[in-house]
Amino acid sequence: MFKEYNPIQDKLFRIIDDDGMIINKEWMPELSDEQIVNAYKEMLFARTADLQIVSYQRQGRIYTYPPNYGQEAISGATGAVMREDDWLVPAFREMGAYLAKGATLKELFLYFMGYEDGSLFKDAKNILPISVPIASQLVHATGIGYEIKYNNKDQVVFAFVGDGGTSEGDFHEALNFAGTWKVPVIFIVQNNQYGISTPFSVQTASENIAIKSVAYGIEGIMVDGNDYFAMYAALKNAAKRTGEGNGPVLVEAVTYRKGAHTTSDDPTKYRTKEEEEEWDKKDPLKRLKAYLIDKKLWSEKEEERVIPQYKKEIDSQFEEAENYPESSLDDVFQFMYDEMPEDLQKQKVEQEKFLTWMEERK
Ligand SMILES: Cc1ncc(C[n+]2csc(CCOP(=O)(O)OP(=O)(O)O)c2C)c(N)n1
Repeated sequence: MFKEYNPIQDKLFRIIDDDGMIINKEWMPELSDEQIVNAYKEMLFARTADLQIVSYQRQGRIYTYPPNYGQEAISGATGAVMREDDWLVPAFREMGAYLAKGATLKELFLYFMGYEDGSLFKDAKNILPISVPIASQLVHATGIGYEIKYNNKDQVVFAFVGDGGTSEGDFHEALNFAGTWKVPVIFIVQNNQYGISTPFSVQTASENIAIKSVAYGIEGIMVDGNDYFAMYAALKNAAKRTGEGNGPVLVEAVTYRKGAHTTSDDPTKYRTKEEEEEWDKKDPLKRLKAYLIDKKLWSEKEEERVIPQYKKEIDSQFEEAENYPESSLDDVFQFMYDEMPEDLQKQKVEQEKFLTWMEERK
């Protein structure tokens, strides 16, 4: 696969076209009908949750949130390929992968409500917390990969970053070390065409992101990130390859962020309606759904049946998060130092005075 889709040739690995028809039978993964339907349902659940979270944010019930809208096939395929002992090292836009690892929506809600407990992912095995400092998580991923190799374990690390993140020094450090030490890490770059308002055309002079693998002496592949089957096949192959000691793999997942960068952003300021419409044709759910409907494995009726169930489940987990016990103000101050330094003590007093003043104004 990696020879055939050498990123130097700027060739995109696809299995289905924009209408859900198979165009690359040779690489079609061996998945049962049930597995494919489940994959679609998981993506649909993630999309429903994602749209609902934006709506909660607009109602003032949750803080800033980075929508996953349009990128669901990447997390969905990662979730399906990852094994229980494998590691997930997230950025912040891979909801389907967190859920597949065992994180709950409630925990995600808590995270975006500002609770520390939202980073615990209590029942999920081998997952790091969400990482907002761009690309910093890749260095951790390489470190975990080094430990796996050192202790001869049968594990693979799936590490996420965006196209903007590839311009960070941490990206270089992580891939350079990973290549040198041949650690079992798959670096998944979600190239959603924008780093906030910075378009891919000015992010890098490289023809694509996968090509950067050549300089690190590792395998790389550019995949249609809106094609569930292509993502699944590429990740499955990458996991096998890297798990057998052949070094890390760089998977560029070419996609489009259909939503805003976060709920604080307005993409109409920097991209056109025409561009959005072009990418709508490549929507990952639309394509997998067309495939399933063609095979008589799914229907509009079935979709209409499950969406209200999903919404109910999402609302119920959201309400649980809303009823989570409030953190005390002391928490803001007490966890940084063993003994609180003087300036923090002063700030604490000021804050208490401020809150008393607010209370009196009511
Ligand atoms: C080190 C660092 N610099 C800047 C920021 C502010 N910031 C948050 S998201 C973002 C853009 C990230 O773009 P990309 O890596 O393409 O990921 P995407 O948001 O598109 O998923 C920036 C610059 C940050 N969080 N961390």
